Amino acid sequence: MKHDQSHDYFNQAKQVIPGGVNSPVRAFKSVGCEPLFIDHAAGSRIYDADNQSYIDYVGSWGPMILGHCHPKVVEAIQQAAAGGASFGAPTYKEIELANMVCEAYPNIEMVRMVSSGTEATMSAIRLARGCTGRDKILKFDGCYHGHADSLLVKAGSGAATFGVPTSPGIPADFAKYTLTATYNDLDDVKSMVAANKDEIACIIIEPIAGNMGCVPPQPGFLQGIRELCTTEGIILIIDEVMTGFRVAYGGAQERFDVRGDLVCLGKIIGGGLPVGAFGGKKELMDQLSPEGGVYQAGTLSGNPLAMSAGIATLKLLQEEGFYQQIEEKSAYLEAGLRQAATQAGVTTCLQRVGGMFCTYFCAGLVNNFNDALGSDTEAFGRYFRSMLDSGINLAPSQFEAGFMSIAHSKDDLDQTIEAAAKALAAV
Ligand code: KE4
Repeated sequence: MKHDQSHDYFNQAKQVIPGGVNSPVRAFKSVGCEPLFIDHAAGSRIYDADNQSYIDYVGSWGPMILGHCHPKVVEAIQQAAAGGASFGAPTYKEIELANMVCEAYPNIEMVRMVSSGTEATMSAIRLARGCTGRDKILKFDGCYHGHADSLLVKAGSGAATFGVPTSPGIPADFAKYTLTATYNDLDDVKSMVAANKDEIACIIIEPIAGNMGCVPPQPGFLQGIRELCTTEGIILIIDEVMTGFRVAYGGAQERFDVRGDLVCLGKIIGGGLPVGAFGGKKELMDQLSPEGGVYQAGTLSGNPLAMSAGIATLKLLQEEGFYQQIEEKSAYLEAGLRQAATQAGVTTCLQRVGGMFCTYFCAGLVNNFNDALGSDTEAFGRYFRSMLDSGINLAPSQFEAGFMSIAHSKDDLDQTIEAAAKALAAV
């Protein structure tokens, strides 16, 4: 594949945009090549500035579960745009999407829309602190909840990709309120809670850790945290920005039968437009301004175009058999990738929950961040570059998940498996 135009755009971009990108992981730094600049997308494919097509497993980092440019989503956005891009005033569309979210997540009695996953988690944490009067929060090594100051402490995703587990610019005095525990280690959580008795406002967790690859919760882990939070008066924030409407219509909470006091959503509920959301029990949400004293706001929160895209998307996800199809496509791909690795004699660990997955270059299993850090990221880089050259767009980091869409055809999956066999033979 040639990348002359992407290369030229990247050089231009670096003159005016830090690192040439508006989000670090897009720079492809950890996979040893320059980023693609995308011209357009359709269905399961993206088309780069050199008009080369790729079967896409990034899907804008999760939102594009319908594939790109689903006609009903495009139509909804176009119709909304014709009526006005933004009003800074409430609209019925916000009620419609809020009702859809509350219907899908029984523990969400009220929900507030924001414009990103970071805003959702940042706001949920402020609400938890405001409701409890406690300052400390507990998160998990390798989990990423956006780039709010209190969360860039041993974060996963981009920060882990750059091997910078804590970011400059976070006052030490601030970071000290963020405790970190090991994912899938309930005893570690219990000891942290015991050592900070009555001081922890919330535990925030990815119910499936998708920012250190794809790490499922071990049996009993989420339930144990739920019980601990209930006993200790700690607010459990379940961050479903990635998993919400991804691994089931009711997200990981439906899949694993665990319910947070507050839930964060994003990605899919915007259908590709900027949306985040946080919600939960009415008694908590009522403490948000203007009803309560916990302040939170946003110029474009509940934007009519984003609401319209989200409503159109969720309606399509409700169609009979949607998640069964995602499961079948994902299981087929998993089986093919496993076979390709075996035939190539390459040790990989493929982990998957529904339509999100990751291939680690290590023996596995990967149960926490330290396990993930044991993966051969150089080998992943070689694999990534070979797959890209074969027209397969994977997440450009070992510490990210890949995503299936309903638009991926069997032919797409067979092409992917064939490309993997070639890549693994040379990795
Ligand atoms: P945003 O602020 O990027 O919309 O959402 C932050 C966030 C919160 N919670 C979870 C579980 C998330 O996965 C994310 C963002 N995910 C990454 C990809 N793993 C976004 C990609 C990027 O940073 O460019």
